[in-house]
Amino acid sequence: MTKLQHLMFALLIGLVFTSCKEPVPMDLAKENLIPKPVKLEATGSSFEWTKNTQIHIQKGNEETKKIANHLIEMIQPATGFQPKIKELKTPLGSRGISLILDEKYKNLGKEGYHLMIDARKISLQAFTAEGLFRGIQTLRQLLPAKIEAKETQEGPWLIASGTIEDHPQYGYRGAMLDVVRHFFDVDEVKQYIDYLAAYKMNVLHLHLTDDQGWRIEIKSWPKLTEIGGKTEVGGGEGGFYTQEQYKEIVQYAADRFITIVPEIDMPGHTNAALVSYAELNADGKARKPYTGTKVGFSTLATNKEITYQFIDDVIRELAALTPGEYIHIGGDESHVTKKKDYIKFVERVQKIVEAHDKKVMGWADIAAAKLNETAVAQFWQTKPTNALKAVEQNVKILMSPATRAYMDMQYDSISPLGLHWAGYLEVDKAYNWTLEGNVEGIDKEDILGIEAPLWAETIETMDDIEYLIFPRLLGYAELGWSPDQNNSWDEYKVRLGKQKTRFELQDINYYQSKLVPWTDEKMDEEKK
Ligand code: TNX
Repeated sequence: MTKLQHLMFALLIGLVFTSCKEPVPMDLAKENLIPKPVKLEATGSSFEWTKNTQIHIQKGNEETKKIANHLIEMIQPATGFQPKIKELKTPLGSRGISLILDEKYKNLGKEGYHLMIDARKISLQAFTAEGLFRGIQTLRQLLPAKIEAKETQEGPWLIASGTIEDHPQYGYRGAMLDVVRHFFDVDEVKQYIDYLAAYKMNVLHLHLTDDQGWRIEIKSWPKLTEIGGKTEVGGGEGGFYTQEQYKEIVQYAADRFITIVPEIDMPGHTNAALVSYAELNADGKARKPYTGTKVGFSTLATNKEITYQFIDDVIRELAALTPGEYIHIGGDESHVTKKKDYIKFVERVQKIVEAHDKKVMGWADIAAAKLNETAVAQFWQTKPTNALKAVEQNVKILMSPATRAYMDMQYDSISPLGLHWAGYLEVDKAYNWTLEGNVEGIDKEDILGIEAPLWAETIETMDDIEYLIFPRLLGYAELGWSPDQNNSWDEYKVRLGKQKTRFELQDINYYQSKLVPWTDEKMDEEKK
């Protein structure tokens, strides 16, 4: 052999050797996925994501390309890899990672996905791009915890092999953020959206107006934000979103397959509007700004025509900014509105919302009025009287029972943040319930889904938000997604405890509940 032939031979051997490298044995069933997938089968081997791994998509499929880009964005900081996206006619079966849309998975619904991992390839398939997006969240959790690091880490980047078939139990899985009691800016809301997306949630309800502030620009009623936007609890400067900024939030959420449900709370919880426009008050006198935390003292003038012109303008402008089907009209705690006026008011506002081609969502208090069957009543109170009235009207229920799902409740009596009017809410109590078993008379077919509200009387920063939502949020995501037979606190708390390293690498200020066995995930070794 010549020298060159020798070299070629050595190269060939090297190539054969690297491509035949034995896969590291791993057990997919030992991964700590939240929410827990519907079906999982482990095959005992693993796939290694290397700097040469490519992502394959179907030729010309722009939707899938976006998902591929999300995936790249997700793995880039920690791996330092720059995966190429390759468009193929039939990507299925090719080495590397393929993201594929296929009618075949229609039975898994629009959020379902099928994930197949072996030593050579990963194929993620779904009926829609939304399903692929949910699926890449699973991939994120299957990668080693160090994937969450903001700086480049050493590999190997191993993913356990097997098959996952997954789809949600409920189509509505969300959280609420109160941006009124304390204002949170666009970047903070985007961060909150990222947290929801990571656990496959699909709705963000924004509580945009209340006694202490008005947070969304309404061009036909500019004083709402010029005056009403400048206050918040405790006397801070408040703030508001211009319509342009709001669109940016809606788009950011939509890119993550999250729908924004905007709330204009009325006829109570309206002091900020009543400060801004004297004519909205029954006595025609503007109210004083309010920066305390009491509820139930304000009401729009339900018997004045101008009130309905105002609402029509607000809903029209908001509907134009809202791709989702719902507008939330609040309706809670209208203690100073006469009952008969409240009922007339809700029925009229319902017509206004529908005239702008949206459906009504409201706190279950609105079930005192005659609702259309397309409306949704959000159950929150400690007693289900209002929610049951909604069920009688064939109105669907969104489950947010304060005793279980209010993320602003203190964990215990020494929690530095939060309230406790609905009791303390430790991580086990927040998880250990089911949507359909919560209230007698509210059955599975009456329930639209789950939403965990975060009221902001006591919180001012992203750190504060994180302390209250982590780790309870993960439990709500699982209650909405995974079938009930998957839910056992004793098993869940172990999976939750294994999130420690991930939270810490993301600098998440989580509550380290003593009930959770927090454990570091150092290396992949542990999972073999
Ligand atoms: C009750 S829940 C309210 C809110 C408060 C919250 C504090 C609901 C529909 N109304 O105005 O912020 O309690 O937990």
